[in-house]
Amino acid sequence: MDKAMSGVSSKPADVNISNISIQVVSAQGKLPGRRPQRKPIGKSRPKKQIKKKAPFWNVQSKILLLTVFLFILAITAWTLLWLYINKTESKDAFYFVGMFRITNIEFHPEYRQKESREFLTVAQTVQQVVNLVYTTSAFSKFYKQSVVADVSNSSKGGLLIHFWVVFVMPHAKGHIFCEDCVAAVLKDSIQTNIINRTSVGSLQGLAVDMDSVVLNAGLRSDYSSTIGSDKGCSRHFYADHLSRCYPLEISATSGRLMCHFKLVALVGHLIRLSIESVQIEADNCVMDSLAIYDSLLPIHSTVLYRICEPTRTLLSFVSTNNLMLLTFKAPQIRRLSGIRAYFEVIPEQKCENNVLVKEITGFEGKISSPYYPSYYPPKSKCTWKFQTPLSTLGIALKFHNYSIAKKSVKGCEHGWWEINEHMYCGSYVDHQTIFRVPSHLVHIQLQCSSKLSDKPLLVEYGSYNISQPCPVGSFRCSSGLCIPQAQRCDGVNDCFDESDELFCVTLKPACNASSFRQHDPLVCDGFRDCEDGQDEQNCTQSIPCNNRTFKCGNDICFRKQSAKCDGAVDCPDGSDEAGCSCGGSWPALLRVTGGADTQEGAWPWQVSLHFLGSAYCGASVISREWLLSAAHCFHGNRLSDPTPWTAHLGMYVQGNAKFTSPVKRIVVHEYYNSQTFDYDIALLQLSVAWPDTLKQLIQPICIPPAGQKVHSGERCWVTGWGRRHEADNKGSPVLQQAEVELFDQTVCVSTYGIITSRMLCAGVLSGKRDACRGDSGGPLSCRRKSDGKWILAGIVSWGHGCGRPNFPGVYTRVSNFVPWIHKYVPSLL
Ligand code: 4AZ
Repeated sequence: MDKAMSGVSSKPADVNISNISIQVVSAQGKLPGRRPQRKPIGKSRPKKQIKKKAPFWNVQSKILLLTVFLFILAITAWTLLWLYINKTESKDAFYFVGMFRITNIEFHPEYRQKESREFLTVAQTVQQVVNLVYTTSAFSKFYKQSVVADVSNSSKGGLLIHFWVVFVMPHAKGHIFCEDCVAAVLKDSIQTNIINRTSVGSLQGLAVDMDSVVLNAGLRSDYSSTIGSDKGCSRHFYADHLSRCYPLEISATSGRLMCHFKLVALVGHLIRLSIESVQIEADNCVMDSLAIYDSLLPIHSTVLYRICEPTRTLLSFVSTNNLMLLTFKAPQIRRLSGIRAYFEVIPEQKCENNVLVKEITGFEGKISSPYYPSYYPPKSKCTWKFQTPLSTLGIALKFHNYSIAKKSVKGCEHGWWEINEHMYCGSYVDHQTIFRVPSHLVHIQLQCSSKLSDKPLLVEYGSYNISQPCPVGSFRCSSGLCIPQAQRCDGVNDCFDESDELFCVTLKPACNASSFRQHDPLVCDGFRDCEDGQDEQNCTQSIPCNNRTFKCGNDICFRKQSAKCDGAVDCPDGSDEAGCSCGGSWPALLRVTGGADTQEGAWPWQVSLHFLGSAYCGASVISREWLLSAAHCFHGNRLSDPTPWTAHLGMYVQGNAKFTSPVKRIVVHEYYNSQTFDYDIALLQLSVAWPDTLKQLIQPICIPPAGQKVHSGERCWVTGWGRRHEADNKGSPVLQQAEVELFDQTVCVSTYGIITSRMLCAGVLSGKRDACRGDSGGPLSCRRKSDGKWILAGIVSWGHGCGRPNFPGVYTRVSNFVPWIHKYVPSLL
């Protein structure tokens, strides 16, 4: 409508203007043609008079003025064009960074000096060779130049050349610059001799080891910092002393840091980098990061580790050769940013061990991953040969925060273990596990399966009686741990996997005059509580607060979730009311029992997460700027980047949110296992906190007290915009709800087998009411009887199909993650 109106009003004006302009142009434009006619007129007039009438605006002046004007215009246009071409050229430049080994040239220390004749000669030779390779390839039209950045010595002999290759082309055709294609041109140019079966071939006359060639896409900013044109805070260190620490420190409080630290050690040795602290803006490695490379240039396939969050825990990494590169990037510093670290030169270690185990059963020694306590580098290997003195004794391995399971068809993420010719895959967990090998001769090989360096491993070993794995009087958890029989069912999760709770008989003496309290596991003694509080008699204020209690300003521990938020003030300073405004306690009547559509505003913590503009997962509001969701929603390169995600809050009909915010940060649980869906939990930080004015429509749900047990048979609600039936091909436009029952863990284990203590099951035996695709990450909300508040008992995680009889939905058990949530969202406490 606006467009039509403007068309009508502009027409008459157009006519007028063009009429006028035609007259003016015809008068001036045809001047030269009219000259013969005007001349006589001009001649007949007295000269003075002409000068008086138009002393300046005569025809020549006008022509002159027009010429000057056109000249200025041409210069401006040319300048703009030049600027545009220049800009386009830099925008369309493609940078590739790589390395290869020249085998037949001996290294001289002079190669370390960029100005030396030796360096310049080799650099020029290599550049000419690379020029020839690409100018005779399909990329010749776009090839611009190659630059040798470093020449170093290699433990395999010869020279290791680090270089850049630059191409320029319009963006539209950028897709032909696939990384593999550019690398393939270089590799294919090496002519190897099939007969003598060596990986060394001739690259335009240079003897190059084919296996050493790496070429990856790189960044323009890295290009300028590493070739020396933009020094910034880049440094080059050469370390030739073993057992000496070389400090590396950099910090700034404003501006930007783009630092490249190139570390070179004595050939044949390795570099151990120890990072003491990193101050960095946490942003999932998009802009700010500390990256450690196993080379001298930022070649992404050689990255050993990336740190993208501030840390004060000592972390150390070992290179696989005598080179390492550390890049620290903080393009927009708002508060103190920097690193404190040091590096050492260490000898290469062979990890081959023969271990004779003693006859006494029990753990007697420790083995560890290569270069422990450092992260162990990619491709590193370790072997152990164990022998027990008797054939009745096997080998028991106690893994600290680690677990191994039979290798499935999928690849291993954190370590290949070959144990007596059987393959296992490792994963990190938050407890100990025991693996027993019923053989007195055990051959173990560990190999790093990750592309990056992997977390250090510590394993205790010892012998055990093959016919009786657990000592008499103890109980064997399914994780392999033996726990004293008397510790079962006492409220402490001894087995970690809850296998000790499956057939739980109460072993704790009964309460005297009252029964056990059903809900709210209590404080002080950590055991189930008596209704009359008799068990808490010895529990004094001097006992430090445990994770179910909190300290008031007067140093007294109060039970969380007791009188909190109900109007009664527990702490004189009101500190107990800090997390009060969650899980609004209005009656559940608002929900339509048995119905499918919810009422608008009934689930104010429900969030829809959109990936690249489409609904992808659910989440729950837990504070002004934090959401809780499922880790599997963010698994994979693209999904783990917060940039394409937006959170839609206060929404009923899909797409009509009252509030939307981009996602600033995604924190996936560090133990998330994409094969078993264990630890399927993630926190999301909003870029913009939702405003107070929307508190009627958006409200956080309460996080349960840490370790709170759920009760089978309890009724809770699952909500989301996911598919309404397994066969549907799209989600629901209106927010759906379904009332589901919490299942007994034993029943769920017998259905699915692989149910860990981080999971809980809910559904109805007939099927029908269940979560489905698209609901993942959304809430399983349970109403607490004591105060009517809504508690986030679960997060939609997985299940066999949707609504199938006897296959309940599986949810992440939120009460197991309370300390983890508080680590990132301390304001919730
Ligand atoms: C999913 O793919 C999904 N029936 C979520 C929950 C269930 C199945 C699938 C449970 O997001």
